[in-house]
Amino acid sequence: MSKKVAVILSGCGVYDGSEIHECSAVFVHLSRDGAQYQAFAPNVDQMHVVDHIKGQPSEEKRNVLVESARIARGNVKDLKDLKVSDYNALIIPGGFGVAKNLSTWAVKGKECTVLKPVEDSIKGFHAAKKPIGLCCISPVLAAKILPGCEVTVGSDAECEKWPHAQTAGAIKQMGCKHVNKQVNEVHVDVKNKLVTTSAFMCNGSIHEIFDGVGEMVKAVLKMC
Ligand SMILES: *[C@@H]1O[C@H](CO)[C@@H](O)[C@H](O)[C@H]1NC(C)=O
Ligand SMILES: CC(=O)N[C@H]1CO[C@H](CO)[C@@H](O)[C@@H]1O
Repeated sequence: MSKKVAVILSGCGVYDGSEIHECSAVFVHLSRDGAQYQAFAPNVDQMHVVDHIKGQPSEEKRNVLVESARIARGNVKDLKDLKVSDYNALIIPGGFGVAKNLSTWAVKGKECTVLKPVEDSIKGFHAAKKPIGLCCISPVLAAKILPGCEVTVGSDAECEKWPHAQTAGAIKQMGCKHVNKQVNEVHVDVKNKLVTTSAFMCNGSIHEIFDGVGEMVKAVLKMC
C-alpha cells in the first residue's frame, strides 16, 4: 500500500507564504517515489501580503488556506482536520509563511510561538513515532517544539552561499544540535525521526534545492 504524507503549507510565495518551488519539489518527489499526499493549511489571515516585485508588504489581506490552495491545485484541507492516524509522515516546506503565519519566528526569533494546530501536528506525529521532514526555515519549528532535537539549516558560517547562517546559531541557543550540511544533503535525527535539509537557506541554484528536497523526501519515506 502506498504511503500517505500530510504536507502543511503556509500560503503561496516565498516572502509571505510557502516557498513555491520547495512545495513543488516535495510533491514531485513524493509522487515519483510512489507516495500519496494531502496538503493542509491553517484557516487564518496572513501576517503580511508581500508584493514580490517590490519585496514590500502591500495593504491587502489574504487567507493562508485560500492562498495555499493555489499551490495544491485546489486540493487543500483545513489544518484543524489533520488526523495523525490517517498519515504515515508529515512534511513542512519552507518560505517566510512558516516564520510569519505558522509561527512568530520572523518577529520573535527563538522566543517565538508556534500556531497551535501546527504544534499539535508536530507533537502528534512525533509521539506516534512517524517521520517529520522539514526544509529551509521550517526546522526552527522542530527546534522550538522538540527540545534537544538535531537539525540542519545548512551552514552556521555566514557567507555569500549561506546568507541566513545566523539561524543555525539561534537553533544552538535553543539547546538543539545544528549539523552543517550541503544543500544536496539531509540530516537525519534518528531518535526523533526528523529529516531536515537547507533548501533555499542556501543561496544555490534551483536544481540543487530541488535535489536536496528530493533527498529529504526519500529519507522520510524510508522511515515510514
Ligand atoms: C548569492 O550568490 C550570488 C553569487 O552566486 C551573489 O551575487 C549574491 O549576492 C548572493 N546573495 C546573497 C543574499 O548573498
Ligand atoms: C503564529 C501566528 O499566528 N502568526 C501570525 C500569522 O498571521 C497572523 C495574521 O493573520 C498573525 O496575527 C499571527 O501572529
